[in-house]
Amino acid sequence: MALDVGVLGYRFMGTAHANAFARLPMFFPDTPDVTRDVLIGRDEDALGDARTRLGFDRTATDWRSVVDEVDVFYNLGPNFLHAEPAIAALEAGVSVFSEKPLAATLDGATEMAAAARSAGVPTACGFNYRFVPAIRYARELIQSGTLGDIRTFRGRYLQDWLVDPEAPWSWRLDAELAGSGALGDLGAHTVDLARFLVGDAPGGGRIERVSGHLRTAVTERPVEGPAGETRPVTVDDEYTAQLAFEDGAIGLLEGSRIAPGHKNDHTIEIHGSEGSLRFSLERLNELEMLGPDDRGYETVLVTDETDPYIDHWWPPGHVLGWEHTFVHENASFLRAVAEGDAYEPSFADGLAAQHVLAAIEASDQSGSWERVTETSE
Ligand code: SOE
Repeated sequence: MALDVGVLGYRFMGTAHANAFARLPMFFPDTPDVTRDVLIGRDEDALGDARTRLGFDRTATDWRSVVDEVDVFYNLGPNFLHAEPAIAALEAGVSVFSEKPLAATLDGATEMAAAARSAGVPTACGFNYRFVPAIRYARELIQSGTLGDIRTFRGRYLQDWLVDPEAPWSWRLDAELAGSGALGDLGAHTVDLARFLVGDAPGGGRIERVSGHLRTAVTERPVEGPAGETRPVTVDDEYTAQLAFEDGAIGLLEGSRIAPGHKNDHTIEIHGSEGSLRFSLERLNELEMLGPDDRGYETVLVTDETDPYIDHWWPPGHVLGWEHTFVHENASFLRAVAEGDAYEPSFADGLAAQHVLAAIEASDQSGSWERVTETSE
C-alpha cells in the first residue's frame, strides 16, 4: 500500500520528517511506501527550493486546496496553525500528524482531539523522544518492576538560543502564535515523557496536581529587518513545575531557552524504591542505572541487544542520533495508518499533556497548586 503524504511546513521539522520518509524504505521496509506528494507553505520561492531539496512532487500555498487530497496530512507549522487545518483534514477522513504542543491553546487541543475521535482515523502528536531506544528500554525496565515503586520523576529541558537579548523575535516568542514559550515548546516533551515512563507504573499514575512558575527574562527583542525595531516577548523564557502523581510519586520539571551552555539538554532522572535511572538526550545511546545494591550508576549502552530498533540499523555500537527518533516515529505511525490501527502518542496524548501545561500556567497565575481536572477527553 502506498500513502500519499501532504506536509505543511518545510523548515526544521519539515526536513526532519522528510529525512525520515527517505530513510524508511531502506531501513524499515515493512513500512508502507510513502509518496511525498505535496509540500505546503506560503512563500513560493522558499517552498519551491524546499520541494526540490526534500523530494516532493508538487507544492501548494493554501492548505485548504489539498488537505483532502492526501492519505496523511502532516501539520508541522507554527502552533497557532495546528488546529484549523488538522480539523479540516480529519473531517475529510484524513489521518493527521501534528507537531507538539498539540495546539496553541487548550481549547484548540480539545477541538482537535474531539475531531480525531469523530473521524476514527489514527492521529499522532510529535512526541519523538518516546522513540529514543534508551527511553523505550527505560519504560520496559520500569514496567517490569526493576525500579520498584516510582517515587520521583525529575525532568529538565534546557536550551540557550535566547540567552542573547539581541536574538531576534520570532513567532515562538508570541503568546497568540505559540501559546507559551519554554513551557509548551520544551515542557510538552518532558510532560509527555513523565506520562510515558511513569504514567502507568507502580507509584506513578496520572498527573493529578501541579504548581508552576513561569518567567520572561527578556521582554523585547529586535525584529529581523529594519534596524532598531523591536517586538514584545509575551511568552515565558523559563519555567519550573512540581507535579503530584495520583499514586504518590512526585515530579520536578524545569525548562529554559536562556540557559547558557545548554544546547539541547533534555535530562530525565527517575527514582524508585529499588533503584534509579538517568538519561540525557545529549548522550542518547546510553542509559544510566542504579540497582538496589547501591553500587553506583552503571552505564548501559543501548546500541546492543537491548536496543528495540537494533535489527533495523547498524551492528551493535554503531550509534544512533536525534534524526533516528523521527524515523522510528514515522515507521510506527505510518504502519498504524495503513492498517487502521491505534497509534500512540495520539491527539489524546497531546491533549492530556496540554491539560498539564495549562494547569502549570494557571498555577503561575493563581500562586496556588492547581488540579489537572481532565485527561485525554
Ligand atoms: C526548539 O526549541 C526545538 O526545536 C523544539 O521545538 C523541539 O520540539 C525540540 O525537540 C528541539 O528544540
